[in-house]
Amino acid sequence: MSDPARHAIPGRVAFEESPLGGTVARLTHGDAECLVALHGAHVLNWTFRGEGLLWLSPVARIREGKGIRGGVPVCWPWFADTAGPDKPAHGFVRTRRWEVVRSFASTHAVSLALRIETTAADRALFPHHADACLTVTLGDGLEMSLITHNLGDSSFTLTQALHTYFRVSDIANVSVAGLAGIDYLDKLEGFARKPQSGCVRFEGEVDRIYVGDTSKIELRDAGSHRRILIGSSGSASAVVWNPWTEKTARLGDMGSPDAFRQMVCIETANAGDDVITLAPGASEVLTARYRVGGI
Ligand code: TA6
Repeated sequence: MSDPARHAIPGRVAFEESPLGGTVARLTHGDAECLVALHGAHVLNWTFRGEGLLWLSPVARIREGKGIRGGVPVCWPWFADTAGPDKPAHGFVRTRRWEVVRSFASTHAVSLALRIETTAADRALFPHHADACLTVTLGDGLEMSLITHNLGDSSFTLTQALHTYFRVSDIANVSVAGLAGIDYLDKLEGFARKPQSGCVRFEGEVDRIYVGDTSKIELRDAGSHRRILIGSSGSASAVVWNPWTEKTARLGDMGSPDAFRQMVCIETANAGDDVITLAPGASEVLTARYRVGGI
């Protein structure tokens, strides 16, 4: 693994050892900053004018072979347990170190690209040859693009997600717009298909895969007077999740019994009915774009 420091750009891209236990890249652009762990190519936080916009568990740690609770886990090359209950949930690249392959800075933005390639040792998990490259761009918002290349000689199906944990003032103050009229698969009721009417609000556990035009979603937090505009491309599904009390207790790494009140996941995905088939030599791009707005 090459030394990431050669991709440092003074004042824009710096590499440092995180107190969470691994190497992170600090991207800086004007009033915005973003921390990206090389472990899992995991965006740990995104701040704008000193405000943290992503939620990270207070007990989150960077440990080989383990995921990080919060920020933006990269779920690849499958979402949830799509590959079967005997395989790691959300794929196997969020628990491994990725390699830094590129950095860039201009007056408009700063970006970092990280890459991971499947190995022969992965064949039992994933009998194909592919790589994934995540480009994180910090400009007048935060953009993440996950590019998959099929490097092998057989097609494979891909499901994936940028599993973003947004920080909110309190889940009672939160509504999610932009999904009205779109069907969702309700994981809490055997993935029953249901129509969404109006905004999504939270009065208990929510775990839904919205399938359709999910390219313009708006997270509204009346408590912080903030909106996050969530755009996407290469995606026809979005996951909305809040674990609420019981699942928070079962997860055990959220940091406190009521931690669910300060977060909501809105995930740009290819999940549910939205499955990608990638032919040999083909590539696919999943992009999420976030902008901060006021209410
Ligand atoms: O994206 C929602 C979800 O699939 C939930 O069902 C829950 O399992 C969440 O992901 C977290 O999964 P993780 O494997 O990170 O604990």
